[in-house]
Amino acid sequence: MKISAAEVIVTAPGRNYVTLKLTTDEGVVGYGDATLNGRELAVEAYLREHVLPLLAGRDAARIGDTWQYLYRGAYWRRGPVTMTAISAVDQALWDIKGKVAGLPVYELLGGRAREAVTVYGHASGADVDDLLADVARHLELGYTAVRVQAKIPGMDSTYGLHTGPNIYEPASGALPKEEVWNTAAYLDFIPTLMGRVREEFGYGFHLLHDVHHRLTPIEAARLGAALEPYRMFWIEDATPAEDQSAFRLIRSHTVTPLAVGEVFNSIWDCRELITERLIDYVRTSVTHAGGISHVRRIMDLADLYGVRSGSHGPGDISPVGLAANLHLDLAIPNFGIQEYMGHRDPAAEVFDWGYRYENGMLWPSDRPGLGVEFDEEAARRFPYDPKYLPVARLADGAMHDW
Ligand code: GCO
Ligand code: MG
Repeated sequence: MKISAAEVIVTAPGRNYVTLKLTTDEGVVGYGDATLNGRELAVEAYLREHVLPLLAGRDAARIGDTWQYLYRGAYWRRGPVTMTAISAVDQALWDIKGKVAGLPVYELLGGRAREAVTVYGHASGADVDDLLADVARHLELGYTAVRVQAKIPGMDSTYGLHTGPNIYEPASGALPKEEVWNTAAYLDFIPTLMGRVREEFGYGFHLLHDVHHRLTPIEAARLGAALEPYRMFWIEDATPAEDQSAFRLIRSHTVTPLAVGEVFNSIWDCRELITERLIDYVRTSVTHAGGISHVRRIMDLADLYGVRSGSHGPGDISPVGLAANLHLDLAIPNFGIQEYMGHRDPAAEVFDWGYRYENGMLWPSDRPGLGVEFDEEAARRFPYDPKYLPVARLADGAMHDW
């Protein structure tokens, strides 16, 4: 069966999503997520101009060979744009393979290793009381793992707060919003915040926190040590993720578990982190790190070293990408946890995602392939809506990591 048509569709039902559609000469359609927040059209153009012309006539069954062709064949390797594009092709080909076999993709990956996928939800608040109410709401909804972010006293804006009904969306505006960052205020507040959460709700659920790349290694080490009494499930992205050796320093000072990887796009970004056991969870997502095929390789390497998965799953990954991640989560032995924050309205007018949330878990659909339907006519009603992620500066005006 050959690939006979390929198309990229950019649509913004609630936020921007980039979707690849591949069709075979026998009329089987596969979808892949190619959404890269704030850089959507770069991936769209890379696919349209440099990838789709190479796909016509290729055997749709040869997922691995097509992956290698796109990766090695570009000569210029890796990078978020290229790897997100390859990822979309990989997902669409797995979708086709599942539909041809009449099986959900997780069956092709070895079958269920667990009944469903444990997820963590996002609690946030404009102050401590507001946050505590949101944690309570998550626990009532059945979440067994909750990420906690709250507005830092003395700072005008803080990463990770819900701005609208329940779903955090950092991209906004025709130009990047500028935020001012204050490390001292942050480091003073976070241990107090986690203490309040444990005091109020106890230790019977997993508590997570995203530092979002803001600290130096020694600051991150100090935060990890200060949080030890609160038995965090993890602290995420404690330092900018490209410096793998930074984690050696953090690790030598704290037993708070460490997670990193949402900005990684290949196995080379996390090789030392895994093989030197510098982290506990690798958070690469199927959408941004070369698809199911490549993330499976990362997870296999991680399994050898006792590192588990904790895949990125914010609102800026489309339902197709999240579904692809869920199939992998269900099948791998070293699954840890999956991030989940739902999809903004009116995404359901365009995507029928099939998976469902129940009791702190996501249950992937058992439809053939990835199990996500895409309504192209509805997609056309929501044209691309340019948005940027914010940037961060220190009080003296110097650029910082957002
Ligand atoms: C997370 C992430 C997101 C990112 C967003 C950027 O842990 O979910 O840090 O909130 O900021 O995906 O596009
Ligand atoms: Mg994060």
